[in-house]
Amino acid sequence: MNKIDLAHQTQVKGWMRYFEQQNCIPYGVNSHNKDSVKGLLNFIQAQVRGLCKANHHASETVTIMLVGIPNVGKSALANSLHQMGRISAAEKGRLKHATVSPQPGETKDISSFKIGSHPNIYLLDTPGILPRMIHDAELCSKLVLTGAIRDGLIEPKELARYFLTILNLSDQYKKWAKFSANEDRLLSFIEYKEEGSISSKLEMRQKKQHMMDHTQDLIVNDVRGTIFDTISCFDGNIELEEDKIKLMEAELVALREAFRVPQGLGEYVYNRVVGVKLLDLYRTGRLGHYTLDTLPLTLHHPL
Ligand SMILES: Nc1nc2c(ncn2[C@@H]2O[C@H](COP(=O)(O)OP(=O)(O)OP(=O)(O)O)[C@@H](O)[C@H]2O)c(=O)[nH]1
Ligand SMILES: [Mg+2]
Repeated sequence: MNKIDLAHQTQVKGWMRYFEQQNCIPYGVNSHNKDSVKGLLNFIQAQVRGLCKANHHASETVTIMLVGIPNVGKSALANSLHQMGRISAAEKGRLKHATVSPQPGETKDISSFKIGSHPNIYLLDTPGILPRMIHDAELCSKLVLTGAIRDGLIEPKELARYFLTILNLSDQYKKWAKFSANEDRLLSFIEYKEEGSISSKLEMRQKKQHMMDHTQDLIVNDVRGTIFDTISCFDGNIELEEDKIKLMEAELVALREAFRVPQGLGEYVYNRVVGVKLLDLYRTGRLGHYTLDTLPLTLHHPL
């Protein structure tokens, strides 16, 4: 594990300890990782058995409710625990499946999933919940950034700016020195510009689409390198609001080329396209992992 991942892990551990101090039992899980889900399932089953034993209810059925903000991964977790719990309980019933999607508000009803036997354990997947009103603009930006609130409430450029503020103050970009402007990067761009030599129009369109697909490694690495180069060359003081904005604007302009955004689109479209692509890379974890909330000061001391 490198130094920067370590910094993120430290933040996560800090939050785990914070919840312990609030008398909660925190458990970190990745729903896409079998071992991680198995660990959580064993943990839940042990907790439930312990509770049943303590209350002398050996054969009770226990129901657990999954509650959280939209798009946080409740349905994905319900599916993984159900799949895993069914195997270990040798269940013969139909395998159920909750719809998982990157859009918030996907789950509209409460559904039950069996995740254990002896005692029977049922998990309720529920629709995401949020307060009726959110008055804090920063909190709202965080919720949109993570995808808990549908896009559209905040302009992609504004959201991209917000993300860049977080990124610029973190050490994440230092990890991208290896993607700094180099021959490979320049060659790939020259190749794109000279595509006129490709025989058919269809081939040319396909190549263009491929070159503009921001999820391909080549472009992701260019984006990382561009951010690294822009921050490294910046001679202002990012603690100052004015300079912070200057740096973000410089990054947004430099990223047009990294994302291969065609020229002549106009300022508004440029920013929109760059914003949407940058947010997508952030949300799919390709620009690093960030904890958006800072730990309460009392918990900042080393672990
Ligand atoms: N990397 C990663 N992605 C996850 C994990 N869990 C869920 N996701 C992704 O997060 C997105 C939202 O997952 P859902 O399970 O639909 O979220 P939800 O909380 O049920 O959302 P609502 O039903 O809208 O409240 C999907 O794109 C999932 O693939 C996880 O543990 N790791
Ligand atoms: Mg859901």
